[in-house]
Amino acid sequence: MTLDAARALNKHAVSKLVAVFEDTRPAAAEQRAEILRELGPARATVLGITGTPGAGKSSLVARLVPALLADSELSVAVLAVDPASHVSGGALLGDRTRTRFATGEKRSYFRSQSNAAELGGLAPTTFQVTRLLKRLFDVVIVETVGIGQSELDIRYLADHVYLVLQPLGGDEIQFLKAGIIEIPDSFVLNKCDDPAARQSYYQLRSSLSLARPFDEELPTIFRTSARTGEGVDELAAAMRTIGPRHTDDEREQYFFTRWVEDEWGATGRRYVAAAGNLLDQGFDAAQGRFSAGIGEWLGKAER
Ligand SMILES: Nc1nc2c(ncn2[C@@H]2O[C@H](COP(=O)(O)OP(=O)(O)O)[C@@H](O)[C@H]2O)c(=O)[nH]1
Ligand SMILES: [Mg+2]
Repeated sequence: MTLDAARALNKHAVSKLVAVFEDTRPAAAEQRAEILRELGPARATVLGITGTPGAGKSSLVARLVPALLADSELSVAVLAVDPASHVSGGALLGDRTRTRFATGEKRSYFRSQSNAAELGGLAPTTFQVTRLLKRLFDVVIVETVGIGQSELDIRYLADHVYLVLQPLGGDEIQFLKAGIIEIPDSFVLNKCDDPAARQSYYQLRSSLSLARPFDEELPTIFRTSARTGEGVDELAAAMRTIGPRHTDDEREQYFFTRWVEDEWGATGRRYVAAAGNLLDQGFDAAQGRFSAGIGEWLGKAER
């Protein structure tokens, strides 16, 4: 019942399934495997939208969704991961984005997650929820503040990562800070209604050619204004052409390893090496097999 309703993109039904993919209790794993089996193969393109708080990611996404839906049959899900350090603000922004989406548009869905544990990164269940949404929607947009390890996470999660920047009016070093310039596939200079945007655009371009001297072609810099809508259609058009970057197997391998490291660190890695391929009975069984096996393995190791 729920599955059919979710297939028809009934928002309540989709949310009920999302809850199963956010459930960290061991029993939920089997339920997830069954849901995924029923739904069949994933089809969505996953787009990562990263950038510092305030750059205009949520405002831009609120513009991009109708632009992606226009003149198409596409359906679009948005998963917004709010930074833990902005809990109240993050929740408020989420609510604001949600109301922008609550227009009864059947082909769109919005969900926010709090990443309480991981500063700036993906929430622990972000990957799980994308496994579901990719089977229900054509496009899944993941909005996150991408810093540190999470930059690599979003690269694995998404087929294309867009870094949203705002005009700084300052020096170009800011664009190079913390190596953020290495990860994104494309750049979006937002708030182009701001007169400072023009200069920032040229600074970003020269920063990019300095930071990536060996790239044959510099990544695209889209210029948008979420306020006026300028450049949004061009960005949406480019998004429609994105193809897959990783296979689901590669993604599962990466996020399983990340989970092992989060839970058990180097010990977990050693156990995985000793246990062989824990993923060969599927991703949903792997965490349970890991948890069931590592205790005994540690006991043996002590003897
Ligand atoms: N002038 C201008 N302001 C914008 C634009 N996009 C977003 N903002 C404003 O920037 C602030 C942060 O926007 P928000 O979408 O919440 O940013 P996020 O934290 O990156 O998701 C809000 O006050 C927005 O109204 C834009 O294109 N032009
Ligand atoms: Mg936001």
